[in-house]
Amino acid sequence: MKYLKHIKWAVLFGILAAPSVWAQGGAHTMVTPGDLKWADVPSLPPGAKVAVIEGPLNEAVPFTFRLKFPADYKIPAHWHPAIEHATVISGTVNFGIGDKFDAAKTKPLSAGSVVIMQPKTNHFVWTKEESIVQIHGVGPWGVTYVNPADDPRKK
Ligand SMILES: [Cu+2]
Repeated sequence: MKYLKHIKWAVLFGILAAPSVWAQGGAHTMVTPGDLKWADVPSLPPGAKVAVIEGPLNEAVPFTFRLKFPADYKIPAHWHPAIEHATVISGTVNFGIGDKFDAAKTKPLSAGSVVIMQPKTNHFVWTKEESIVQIHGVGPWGVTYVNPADDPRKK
């Protein structure tokens, strides 16, 4: 009986010790905004933060993450290998399609807006205020800049 009790606690602690954020595909997940763990994003210009909710992003599994952009932020033209489903959570994110950054070609997307971008579509983004966008899709995920000189990983 005592032995069983120990097993119960071991199982319970095992569950609690598992990360509440960054679920593997198939796991039941409930995440509140306070659970999110924000980190730097090496593939984006400095200032952005990422919180991975589901992943990992570099494998062929479903992923969900949020990006927090500071005010007056700009991402040069780039593409992704997978479909990008982007939902604006807060602020306003200006999205544009094309090979070269052009603020005149962007559309302001307020909280609640959705973008579905096909793989390898060149696009760019800017913000005037701090904004959060949630991206989901099926990996592997990545960022490739149209102009390799724009890639902060190469700087
Ligand atoms: Cu993008």
